[in-house]
Amino acid sequence: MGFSTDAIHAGQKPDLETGAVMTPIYMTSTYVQEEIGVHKGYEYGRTHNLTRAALEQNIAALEKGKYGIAFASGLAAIQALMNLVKAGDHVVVSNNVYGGTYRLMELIIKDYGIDFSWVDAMDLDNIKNAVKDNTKIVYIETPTNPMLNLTDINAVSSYCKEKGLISIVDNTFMSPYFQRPLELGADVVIHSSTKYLNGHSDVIGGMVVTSDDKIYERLKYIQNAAGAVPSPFDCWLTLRATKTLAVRMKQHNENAMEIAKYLESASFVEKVIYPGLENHPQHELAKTQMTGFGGMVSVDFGNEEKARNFAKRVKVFTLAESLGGVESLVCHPASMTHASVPKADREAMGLTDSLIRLSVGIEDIEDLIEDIKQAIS
Ligand code: P1T
Repeated sequence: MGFSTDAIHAGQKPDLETGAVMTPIYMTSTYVQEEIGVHKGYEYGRTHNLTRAALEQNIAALEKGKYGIAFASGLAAIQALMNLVKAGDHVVVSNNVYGGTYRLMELIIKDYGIDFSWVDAMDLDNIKNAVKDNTKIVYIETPTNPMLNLTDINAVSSYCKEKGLISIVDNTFMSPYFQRPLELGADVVIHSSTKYLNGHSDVIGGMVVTSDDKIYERLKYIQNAAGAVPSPFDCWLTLRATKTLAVRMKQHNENAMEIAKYLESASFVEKVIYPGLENHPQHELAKTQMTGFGGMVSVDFGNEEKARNFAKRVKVFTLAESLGGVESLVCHPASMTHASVPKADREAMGLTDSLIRLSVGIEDIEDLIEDIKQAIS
């Protein structure tokens, strides 16, 4: 089936009792047992929920994976993935990831005795050089938040297979519409479904997809045992949202491309970062592993005051954390999403105090460009 056909139908069939075409929201924490141990296969809401199961199957189909496992947030999904390793193990991570991912790994999970190496994953040799005897996972985000650096998913996955390591890709920025890491050889995909998958800025959620039976069984066990499950209502909203993922992503991509080109031509800004621009250092890789370039554009204004003024002056763009919603957002990563990353580490990767991140929405492009024009005038 094509992407949109799967997006609209996968995981969903008319309700057996009523024939309702849309998956019901099973708002229940528990299920009746006729006698002790005799039931319909559903015992407790943390363990089983049919709205959640529909969403899990839906996203698994979009990522071309066998299994989906839903979590209460993107970070809850990452926390669950870090339960695949134990004290004494080592994980290699791309040095530019969402600030909360860095905070979770470096400031919380590290205390459990798990060691992390942060590497520039644009160069596979850096990953190879960081791998040790106790390495179990290579975790990459591509494109990265907010520098939009790319990692060659196929090259990293092949290397991980050869070494018996689990390769995990955070695919939040592209969504499965533009990039499918499992098809490129990765073992696991993780999403903050808060972003493009849900796309309407009204749900916090996380999703993991894999085709590996063993990883799935372990994660399914962790999902229930650790319990960071999403509410049935949030699952339903996300399931409703993936039906329009393709049309939304096309428009995000089209608008972001126009904005990136416009900003590039504006003398006011120092640097525009967008994988769709030919001057992006990994534009060729972008064209091979992605089928579009997404809705995220980062802009370095050269000095912090200009960046702050821009964020203050825009009117259609809203100054807020998060991304991937239908509405355009502007964010100052150094003080907002990446404040927990030490300043020296931030600056080493180009995440300066003068950098602004745009999550380009699907409003009319003329209004977005006009808004940017009036803000920089
Ligand atoms: O916010 P949550 O659903 O827990 O997802 C965490 C997360 C994971 N991975 C990536 C690539 C992310 O961007 C995020 C969350 N990011 C933001 C809130 C942000 O504004 O960048």
